[in-house]
Amino acid sequence: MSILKQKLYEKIEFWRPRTEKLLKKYGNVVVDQVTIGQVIGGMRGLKSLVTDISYLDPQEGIRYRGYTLEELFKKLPRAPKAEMPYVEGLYYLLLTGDIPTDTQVSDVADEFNKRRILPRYVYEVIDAFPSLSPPMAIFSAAILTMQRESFFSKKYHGGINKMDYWEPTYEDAMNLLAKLPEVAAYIYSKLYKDGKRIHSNPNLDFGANFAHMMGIPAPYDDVSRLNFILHADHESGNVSAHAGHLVASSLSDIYLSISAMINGLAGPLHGLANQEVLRWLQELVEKMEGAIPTEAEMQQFVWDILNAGQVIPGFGHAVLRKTDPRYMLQREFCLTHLKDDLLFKYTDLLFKVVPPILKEHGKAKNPWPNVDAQSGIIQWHYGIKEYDFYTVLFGIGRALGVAANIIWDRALGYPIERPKSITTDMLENIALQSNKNKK
Ligand code: HAX
Repeated sequence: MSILKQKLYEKIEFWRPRTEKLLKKYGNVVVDQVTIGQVIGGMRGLKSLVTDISYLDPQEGIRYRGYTLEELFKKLPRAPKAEMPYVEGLYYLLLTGDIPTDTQVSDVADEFNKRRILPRYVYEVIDAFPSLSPPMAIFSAAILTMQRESFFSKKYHGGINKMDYWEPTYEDAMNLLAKLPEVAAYIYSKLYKDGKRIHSNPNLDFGANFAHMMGIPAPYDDVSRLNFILHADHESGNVSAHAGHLVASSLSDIYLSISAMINGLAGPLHGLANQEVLRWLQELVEKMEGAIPTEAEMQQFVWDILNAGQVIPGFGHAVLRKTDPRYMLQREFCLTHLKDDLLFKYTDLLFKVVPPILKEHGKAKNPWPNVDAQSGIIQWHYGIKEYDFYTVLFGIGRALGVAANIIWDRALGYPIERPKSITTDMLENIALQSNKNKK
């Protein structure tokens, strides 16, 4: 058994009694109340999910397994000369809650390496897509195609004890995660380049191997590690994580669940926002004929968007109420590597002018930038100019967190999700009743 799987097993055995006790002894304790606003308003803020992989504090931003991103980037092992930690180390942390040693990271890297090779039919499915197909649709379909490989599905149909569900799910997750970089790199080559593929290099880690398959030299290996780590998890209520969890809750396997996760991520209010940012920046650059706008000009651009009834992409958040720490970490990278980049200058100007305007506009609860405001410009700088592809990169990262969550869902026996819906008539009656009670 791999070091990671053995450690995970020990953690699961330790954790199960905690969940069982909460359910058996305290199952009726009230956690939260639901308002009509939340029922109509996308369940915003309703405390109704549980995960130990990450927690999003509105003021502080995301913590993975209790660590802030800043702490993690200091503590996680990194390759010699690399600025960014190993993705493999992050995955070890997400699954076990422990910062891994170098040996433990190597073990995960070996496990991924053994499982990287894509079945031939995946290339054929990607090849068969009609031209101009969106990369997220191809990515989702390529993952679905591999569902026939699912161990969980085979074991389930063969008969397996509930307590063991996590184990084939873990195997499925390792098999799928190991393959995602190559699936993505091939989609990129097929859609935007010559359709040839650069074979994966077994001596390289997850991030460096992706950079290698994309044919982009250093520091794109660090860009990839940074990108995958920053996007890995954002607790359970966001659309992609929730979609993955929801589908998995019916005991659909990892392939079906991660494909659903990808579909949720493809929406413009979620993962697609990073490409919307680039599209918008390009329009501005065109209007300015490549010159840097003054503050007043940029303010006008922002107001024009708002007055047209559109959102400023890359700003605002459903939970966060301050600048996204993921944005700040990317900004640090940009200040070192992209200081003179035109789009970075635009982005930094937006960082200055948008929050006061959104405050004055008075609608957005959070006027600050989120992760998507900056991730695309880094990709653009290193030559990935096809911004439809940025959400695929987000998807590789997010799959790490969602897969870790699904393994733990199985380990702790979380049941099928089934919230209750009611009708508008019923809501109106509840509202009426509440009015009568006040009188
Ligand atoms: N520009 C203009 N208006 C905005 C806004 C923005 N960036 N952010 C929010 N608002 C508006 C909303 O559209 C809403 O208007 P209405 O009352 O007319 O419907 C109002 O402010 C209140 O919204 P909110 O409660 O602050 O925000 P929500 O929780 O409803 O939505 C969103 C959160 C991230 C979807 C939202 O801020 C948005 O659309 N931002 C732009 C798109 C974006 O950057 N998305 C990526 C978010 C990060 C992420 O999930 N990445 O995957």
